[in-house]
Amino acid sequence: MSTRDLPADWFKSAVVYQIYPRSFADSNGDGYGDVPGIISKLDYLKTLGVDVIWLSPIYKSPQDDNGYDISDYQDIDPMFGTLAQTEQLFAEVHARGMKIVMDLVVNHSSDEHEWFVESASSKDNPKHDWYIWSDTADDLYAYFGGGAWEWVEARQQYYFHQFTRKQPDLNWENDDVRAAVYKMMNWWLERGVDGFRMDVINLISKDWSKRDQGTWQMCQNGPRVHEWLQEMNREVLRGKNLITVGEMPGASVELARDYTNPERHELNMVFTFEHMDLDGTVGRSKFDYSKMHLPDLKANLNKWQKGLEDLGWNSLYWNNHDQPRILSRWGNDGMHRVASAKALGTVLHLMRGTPYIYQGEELGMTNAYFTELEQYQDVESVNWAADMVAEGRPLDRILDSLQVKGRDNARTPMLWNDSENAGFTSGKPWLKVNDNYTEINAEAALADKGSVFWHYRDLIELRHHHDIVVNGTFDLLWPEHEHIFAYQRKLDGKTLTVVANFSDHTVSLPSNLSPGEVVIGTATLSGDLSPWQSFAILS
Ligand code: ISL
Repeated sequence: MSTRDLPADWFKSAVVYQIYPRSFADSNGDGYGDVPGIISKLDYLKTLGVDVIWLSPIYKSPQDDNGYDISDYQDIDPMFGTLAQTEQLFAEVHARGMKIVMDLVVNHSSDEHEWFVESASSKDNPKHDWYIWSDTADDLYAYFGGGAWEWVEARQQYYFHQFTRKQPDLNWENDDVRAAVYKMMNWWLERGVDGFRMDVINLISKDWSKRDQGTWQMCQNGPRVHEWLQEMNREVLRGKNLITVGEMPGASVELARDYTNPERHELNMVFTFEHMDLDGTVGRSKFDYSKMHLPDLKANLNKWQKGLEDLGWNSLYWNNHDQPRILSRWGNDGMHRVASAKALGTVLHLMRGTPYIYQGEELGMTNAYFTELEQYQDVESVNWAADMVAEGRPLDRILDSLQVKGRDNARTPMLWNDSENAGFTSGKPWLKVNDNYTEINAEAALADKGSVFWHYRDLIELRHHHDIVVNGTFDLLWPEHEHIFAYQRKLDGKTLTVVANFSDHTVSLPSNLSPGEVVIGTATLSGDLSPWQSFAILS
């Protein structure tokens, strides 16, 4: 079924599954996941019950930032397969009644994209203005280390990049750039794509009057971003009932309301970051982490739930390819691994918004706990570690930060079974397979009705079958409680009460709960909750 035939707000009752292709399933033994590998696992995703699959980038790329540096938007990198195989993937996804979302990375391209090669070749070539060029470089910084300006001999000028030097920012002020992006998006839609996840899309409009405040202030939510999203909507998205999500670091509730207000015709939903930043340290690198305080997490999620209750829509996520594994982060990846995975899943999936599951989350996968710097591959981690070594920070402290916050924690290969390399590849995996694969893997999870996998399947079913999960109001219970995360949803005289003990200890319920139908978990109406116990009651 095409998305055109669906109700306009179908994305509200959908659950999205994110695949990080290089780590999902390798069909040819080269150690990297690929498109045929994904095809071979679609029945697994169907069993899980997800509606939409989002693919992290598989386009042609030098892989400086694992594909978020694209050198050809309309071709597939050979490490992942071919365009024909990708079209087959779309068909196979659709044949199973699921939808497919592609990653759209257009704040920047690769420096090896022909647009950039041409732009860099001379000051008077036809694409001379497709990137951001300057005769001088100031001290603006790049997010993955170093400065934001890079010298090009042929032009005798610098180009601007927010991310690595191999990710030059496109000049969205140029009409031809925007037209080329829209044309490319339409080309993918013609091939059957059902929507886009838009990488750092709120960083495309730069406000040069703010350059004294730094790269971040200058680029986030800039003056023309709404205008351009509306233009993109007119040129590409409108009337097709697609699913669109904008990744938006720095978006406030107020801005998110604008980005997702249906009457403004921009996007369906945003990915916000505030809750993910609660274990950081203000003004410092994310690697200088702190402890997350549960009342702060609840207060933040409550603010977003309330702020978008009457207007707009949000995404719900604990994990993606940029975040450490939630179990190791805010759960317990040791003796309470399964219970804490279920508790985290329960509170997330029963909130208002579209839930995203990142590959392996449904198995309760854990952080990698690499013990050597050389095991890390991610450009952000590698660059940060090099800076810290240069500053003289002790190695054990650097490794500790990477173990807790490094992006490679999410990127270790998917655990399929207990055979060598967890069934991910018959070759040498590009990133070390987590040692706990004999215990944690999809085959074992499918065979165990008490597994995290089946719990996630039940949560997805609840969203599909209960309108209250999709459209109910949201009210936090016991906001100041240090250990219990609980809330109520209400719709049409019904109440869904969701309760979870976010601690390794037994905790008493602050007050009695009303009986009702226990729709997930094992309920306790009064008395004690066991460590990481979670449930929902419909009354
Ligand atoms: O991972 C982060 C740094 O710790 C995030 O701040 C990340 O840079 C931000 O979420 C933007 O992410 C997206 O764009 C990046 C890419 O590296 C990420 O993988 C992608 O999700 C540049 O394309």
